[in-house]
Amino acid sequence: MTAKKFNKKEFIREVKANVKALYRKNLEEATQQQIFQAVSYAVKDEIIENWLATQEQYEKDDPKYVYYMSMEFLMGRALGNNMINLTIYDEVKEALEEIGLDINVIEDQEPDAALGNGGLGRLAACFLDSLATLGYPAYGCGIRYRYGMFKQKIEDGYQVEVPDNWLKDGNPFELRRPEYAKEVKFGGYVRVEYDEKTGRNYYKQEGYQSVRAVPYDFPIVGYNNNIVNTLRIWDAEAISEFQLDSFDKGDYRKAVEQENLARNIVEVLYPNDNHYAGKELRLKQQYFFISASVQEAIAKYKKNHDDIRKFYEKATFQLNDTHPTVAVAELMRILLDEEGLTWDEAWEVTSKTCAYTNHTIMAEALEKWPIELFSRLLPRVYQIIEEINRRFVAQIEAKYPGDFEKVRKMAIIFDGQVKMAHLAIAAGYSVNGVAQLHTEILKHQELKDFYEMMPEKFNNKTNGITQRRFLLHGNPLLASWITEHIGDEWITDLPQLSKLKVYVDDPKAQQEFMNIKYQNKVRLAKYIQEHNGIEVDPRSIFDVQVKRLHEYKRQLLNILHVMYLYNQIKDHPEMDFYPRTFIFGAKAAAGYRRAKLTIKLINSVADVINNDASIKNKLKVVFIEDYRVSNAEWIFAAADVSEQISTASKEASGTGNMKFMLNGAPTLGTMDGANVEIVEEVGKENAFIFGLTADEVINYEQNGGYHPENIFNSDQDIRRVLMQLINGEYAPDDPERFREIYDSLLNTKSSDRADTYFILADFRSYADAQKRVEEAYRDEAGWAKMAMLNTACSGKFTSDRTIQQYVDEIWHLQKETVKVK
Ligand code: T68
Repeated sequence: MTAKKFNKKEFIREVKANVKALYRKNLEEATQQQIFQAVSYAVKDEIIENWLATQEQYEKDDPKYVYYMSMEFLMGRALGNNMINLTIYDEVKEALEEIGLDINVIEDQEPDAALGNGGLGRLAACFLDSLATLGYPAYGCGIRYRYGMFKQKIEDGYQVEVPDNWLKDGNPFELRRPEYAKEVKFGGYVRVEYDEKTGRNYYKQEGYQSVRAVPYDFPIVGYNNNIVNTLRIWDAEAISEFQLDSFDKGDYRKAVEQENLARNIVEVLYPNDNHYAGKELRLKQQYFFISASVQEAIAKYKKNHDDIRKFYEKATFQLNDTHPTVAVAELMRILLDEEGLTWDEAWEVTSKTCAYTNHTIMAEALEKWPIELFSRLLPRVYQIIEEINRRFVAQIEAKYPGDFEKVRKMAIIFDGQVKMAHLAIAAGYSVNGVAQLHTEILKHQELKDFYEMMPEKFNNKTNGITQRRFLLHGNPLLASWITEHIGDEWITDLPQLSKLKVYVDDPKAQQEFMNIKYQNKVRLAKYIQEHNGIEVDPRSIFDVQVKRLHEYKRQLLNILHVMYLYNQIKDHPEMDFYPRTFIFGAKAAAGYRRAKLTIKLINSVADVINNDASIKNKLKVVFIEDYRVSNAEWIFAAADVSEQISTASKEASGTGNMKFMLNGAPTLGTMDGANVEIVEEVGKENAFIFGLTADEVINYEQNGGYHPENIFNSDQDIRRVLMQLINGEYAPDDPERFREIYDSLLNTKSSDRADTYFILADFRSYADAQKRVEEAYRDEAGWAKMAMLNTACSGKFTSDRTIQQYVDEIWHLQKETVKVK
């Protein structure tokens, strides 16, 4: 199991040689970025042998693979993680020190691979890490966006989006694989030909445009086990002249159009999370990477099997939300039109291959494509979906004769739209939610009809996170401390952390634990000073909310509460008040006006509070610019309090909540998503829970009866805070600036229902919970114990456990082992 020995001398020699070969420079002349590249190539060399050996072993064993199909892989940086998983981090660190280099500075040169929005994309990345670490054959399949998630600048308190040109200096870990290129066709029409000999219709797409999908492979290094899996992401290139059909040769206009298509398709990641925008280019992206990935999966299978009807024995497709669901129809198309299977044979294969994960119940996130658009872009695929729908509707009618309501609610095509979730559920053999509460809501509310018809498909897989990145790499001090106390098995067996429980009452251990937290706070304070120019006191309570900005996540509740605290401090300067630093980090979708205004509000409140000398630094507010995976690692390590305050029922799971817990930050949150399970593990007394329950929220939504104006009228503190949104307190130059936010809370005109996310309903109980936080923090030993218990009880939330459940209950894969030669 142990990796081959690291040779320091050899490594240094290689770094120097790489700098020369790549840049014609000596080490002394090279920039830090160039050295980062040189070091990365040296680390890649350590990976390559294992990568080859793994693929060779798989070839020999002929195992079943999971293809994790996802529009997003939010990988973050690769260098540090690869060194960690190769177990050469400390050795490389030493080697670099020897030649006068600081590993942190080198790592900091790497741009994040930000090919994702938030939780869904990061989950995919954690899953790849766990799959490789557990030794399961897997491919990540996705898109090599030229521009990932935008970089966020804050100018005058507003978010400004800057393109993320992450590939500009070259990407040392990727490998272009032109030998696996695939053609992907769009548009045109379908010609049907009857073949007398076989007595079958044959369908041919004609008059189409096409692009060449070229894969780039990224190594996914398992922890200390020699296994290296592959993330295969597709780039689009124009079909070159000599590859054109003779038919199309000389068609200049078409050649130019195809070049444009290729350029546009992979240009940029759509920066919306939990929101469906219905853009044609987005559907092109989906079909582009799915067609290429499905073609490749089939080609791989056919290399050493001849019965395509048993494809599902060697491959399973996990669809990360509905975004890759066109895979269902693409697989059918290939099996029918290219492999010559009958409908029933093709359907059997498809419905034993595809499985679907749902990540949200937010109605605005559901993908529904207009049939006009869909059929124009993917004519043959659309035909196939029509037939899937026809048969599915017949099944519904057979089960519920005369019940047209059922058809209306469940059909795949209805009202001129293709409903991707319905397609995924009808065609898949598994439908899973991402936390217990979420799965229950799916079964009994959102997808009730489907659950009643096919209960056997539904299951829960509570999300998890990889401790290799979010503790071992992100919080090295705590990682070492843990290893000193309970050994290092937690790195691949997180529940071992429960052994820390014997230390939670030990004053020395408490002190050490909190001292590490303090040092991490100092590290973050430095970062904040450097990047935001704000001085924060590492002895204050670091209360942190970092996640995408969305109304349902209620950053607004947090900042309104900060405004309330500020009022209190101003009114009662003598009041006992434990110094608090409220830290925010969040990107808003570029077109999400209200979310962007909330960022401006947070920064405006920060401006006023941070510059008010009279409150003697009791309160600070910081908005960390460009929240992303790399700075997240530091932020989690430094947090005292984890804000998980979504409106109950809205956050499918959350995964940031788990990263905070792992790093010893108690949850201040609602009973939503995986918070419920966090509380189950750590105990209610070691969290700060408040607010409406999911049932209460759903009940209000379905039956009415919620009147935020009554709260506004009867609670003077709340009333005052809301008035400050429109009296210029935080916008003296433009008192109307935050009117929209005020209206959203009180005014029925501005939205279907005032205060859609129950901010006023939960405000008091949130403020009370915050009060409990302050009191608890004053008790040093008590807090240390609570923080340690959070770490000690976080074992369930490793993505290793999640992946093992996917393997046991959905995918049924065999573990592989790889020996180094
Ligand atoms: C998140 N979803 C859930 N969506 O909000 C979160 N959406 O509760 C959960 O923990 C996480 O998934 C993992 O299961 C998202 O992140 C998106 O990013 C997204 C992207 C495109 C379109 C729609």
